[in-house]
Amino acid sequence: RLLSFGDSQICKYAVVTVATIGCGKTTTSLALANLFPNIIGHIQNDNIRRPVGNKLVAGALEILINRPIVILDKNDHKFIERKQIFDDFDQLNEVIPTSKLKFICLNFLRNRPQEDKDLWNITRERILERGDNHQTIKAAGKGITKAEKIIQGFIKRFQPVDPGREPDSKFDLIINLDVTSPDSSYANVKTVVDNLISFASDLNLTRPTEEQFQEAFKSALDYKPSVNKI
Ligand code: IDP
Repeated sequence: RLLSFGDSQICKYAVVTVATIGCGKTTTSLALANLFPNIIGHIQNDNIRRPVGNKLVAGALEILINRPIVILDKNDHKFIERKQIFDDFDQLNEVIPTSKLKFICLNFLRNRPQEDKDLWNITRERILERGDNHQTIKAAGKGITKAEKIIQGFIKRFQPVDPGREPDSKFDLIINLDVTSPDSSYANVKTVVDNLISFASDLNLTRPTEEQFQEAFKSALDYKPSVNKI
């Protein structure tokens, strides 16, 4: 089914992740795209060569031509990065009426991650486990300390989502997720789906069955990036 902008019922949804490394952004995004392949597209900052300027948003807008939802998979761990996303949409979007473009935040970290020992342990463990299966962060063998430093840097700089101020006040919906256990992503996928079903009611999404959730999640966990930047 073609979704045209002439159809006044249809909105477009830009889903923006806010997290640090290893919170499960890519796993969650892939599972969501697996569940709704014709509805949800996914663009990963890590797959963009030299991810400078507005390439992420430009790619997201391209996906929105054929699908109503796009997930922009990037840490966006500081206010300035979130502001950049909104600014790039303002600048590049010439097609979608502003009133039809909704911004949804996937808020992986609600509290101060600097004081969250579990977050450090869980994400560190996941990244070491992932080894070299990443575009830029290689954690196998002697690279371990370097990977740890990168994770720590993101946690140290993290600025929590604050809906009371710009840019975060521009989100139409903030979905709070948890990274409180090594297997947190499965529950996060379900939380996002339930929120999309009620918030994006114009899309009439059907809730997947438990088997469908499990299958989509399993293949998301098996993901190996095809882009290698090191
Ligand atoms: P990120 O995109 O936020 O950096 P991911 O790449 O999604 O994080 O996850 C980091 C690693 O942790 C990956 O190897 C992924 O397979 C694994 N992982 C993420 N969430 C889960 C989970 O809920 N259960 C088991 N492994 C997970």
